[in-house]
Amino acid sequence: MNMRTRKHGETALFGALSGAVRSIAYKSAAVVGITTFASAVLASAASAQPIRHDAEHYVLLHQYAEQWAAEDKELDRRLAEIRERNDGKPPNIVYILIDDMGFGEFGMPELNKIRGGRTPSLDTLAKEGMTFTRFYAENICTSTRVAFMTGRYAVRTGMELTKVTPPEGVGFNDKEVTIAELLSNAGYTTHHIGKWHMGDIKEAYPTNQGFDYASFPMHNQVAYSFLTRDAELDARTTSFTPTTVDPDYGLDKTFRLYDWVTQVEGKRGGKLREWGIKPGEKPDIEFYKRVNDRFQEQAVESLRALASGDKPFFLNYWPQIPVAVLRSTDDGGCQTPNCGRWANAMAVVDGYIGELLAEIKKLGIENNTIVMVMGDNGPMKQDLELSGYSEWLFRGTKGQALEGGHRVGAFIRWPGAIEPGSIAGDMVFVSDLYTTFARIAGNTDGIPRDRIVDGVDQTAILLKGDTNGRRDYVHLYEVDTLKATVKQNMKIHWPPPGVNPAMAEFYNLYWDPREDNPLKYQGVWAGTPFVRMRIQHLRMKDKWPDWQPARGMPYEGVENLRPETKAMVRTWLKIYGDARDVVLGVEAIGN
Ligand SMILES: [Ca+2]
Repeated sequence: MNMRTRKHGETALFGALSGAVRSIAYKSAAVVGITTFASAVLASAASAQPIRHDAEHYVLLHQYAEQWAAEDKELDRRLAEIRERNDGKPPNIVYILIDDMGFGEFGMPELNKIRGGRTPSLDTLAKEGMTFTRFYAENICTSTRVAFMTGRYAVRTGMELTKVTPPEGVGFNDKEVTIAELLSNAGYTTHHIGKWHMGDIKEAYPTNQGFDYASFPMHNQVAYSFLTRDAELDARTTSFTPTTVDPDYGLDKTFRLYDWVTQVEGKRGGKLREWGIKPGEKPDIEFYKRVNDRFQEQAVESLRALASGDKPFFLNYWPQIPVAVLRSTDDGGCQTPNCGRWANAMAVVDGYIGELLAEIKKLGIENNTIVMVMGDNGPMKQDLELSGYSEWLFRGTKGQALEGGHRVGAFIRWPGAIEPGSIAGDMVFVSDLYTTFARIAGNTDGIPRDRIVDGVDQTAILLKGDTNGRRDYVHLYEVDTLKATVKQNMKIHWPPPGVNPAMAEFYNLYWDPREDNPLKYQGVWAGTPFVRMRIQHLRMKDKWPDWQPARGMPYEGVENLRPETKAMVRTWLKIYGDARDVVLGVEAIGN
């Protein structure tokens, strides 16, 4: 449903190009020709119809398709050997996604020393596995989570906007084929614990997107940690809770809505139950801490239950902290020499991860379990002065198409397959995990062929190490606008309409990883190939346009809605259900 498509403003782009650049770019584009060639090569190498990639990947296939097809046979042999060593079972996958943790913030002892951070569990994981030095996430929570779940840039799914204020009535479209569905169809048992942040409507729930069991907050953690009286007293938010609303002039009683659903759990396709809150109770920072500790307990409980079964499993654990910006979270004293709020909370998350790693060992499943830990985007700029973090190796933060917004710490351990202590400098994009995990689980054929899948299979990096990557570019979006493109060590920041891309800001990321000093004359050679990349990317979007997210009734299928929540939803429906034009107005400004 809701498969309405939209245009992306390519006309404006074309208008911005100079005649000279445009004519070269058009001549070089040849999207159709490249696609046809690569498809033919791949079709002869594989029985299934090839995955439909983004345009730029076909440029590489044009050069490497035969080499990679030969290498794939070797990789398949390695994967088969690994399975044989483990009673024919593909590996379990434990994927831990940490909120707002950019590159260098954890898992690197030398950098921790510089910043006074402490993440001993992650340091150990890194030592036992592989560290990625060039891992790109999207630059904000929802987008990265969607790109992992679908293997696609979030903008293609219509889920590129981060929703924080409940209720939403919007979410992940059930037409998306998630990594949980791919793994489930490959025989995996699938659990999701923690932050979800992809919608509050029925079809967006993890239990309707491929997970056998899930426990998750209906909205994101802003609802617990920013929209509280504690946060107002701490001057983090203002004029939200009822005590701070002007009783005389605050005419619109629906401007702020309260009493949303907090956290729920349920099984595949079934009803959800809200847990941890009683009617009349208002979340505060203590509530938030209790919920986070409970998510951790549930992750450990899930691990035990999953390990006791015969099937391989996928445990998707997305902690809500370190996002917690209140002083009242600091009552445990300094967890780190840094003692910033997020550095302290990160030490708590590191303890959570340490507990899971110890449990994996205790359960005797260490050798056939992939553990991956990574951040979802760079740090939150608004809180840099209090968090204990800062922009350092890279400029920019969450929400920005700068390296600081997109480059995240990422570590993966797979005993007997990934070399301990290895470092991969290859470019990896978060959507590549979708394609790679699907392959490792034996379900590449399940990846949908009727849409563009941006994920590139990076199994070769895991099994053969550094310099075996199959990606050398990434497009960086801010919401639905393509803001920058990286190719190899070069990066362009796309200028606004009306400015010739040849005059854009170019950076050599090896010389200037902080993107501080745009290069002066790079447009003379880099302008044309970058513009060609952009045109090809957007032309493919004309043929396979971005989707819209699904829309529906918030909280459908939650069987124990509190009375106050029901009343709030009735109000919401009255406004946004009866007055459809108002809803459309809200959509138009992107709320
Ligand atoms: Ca985030």
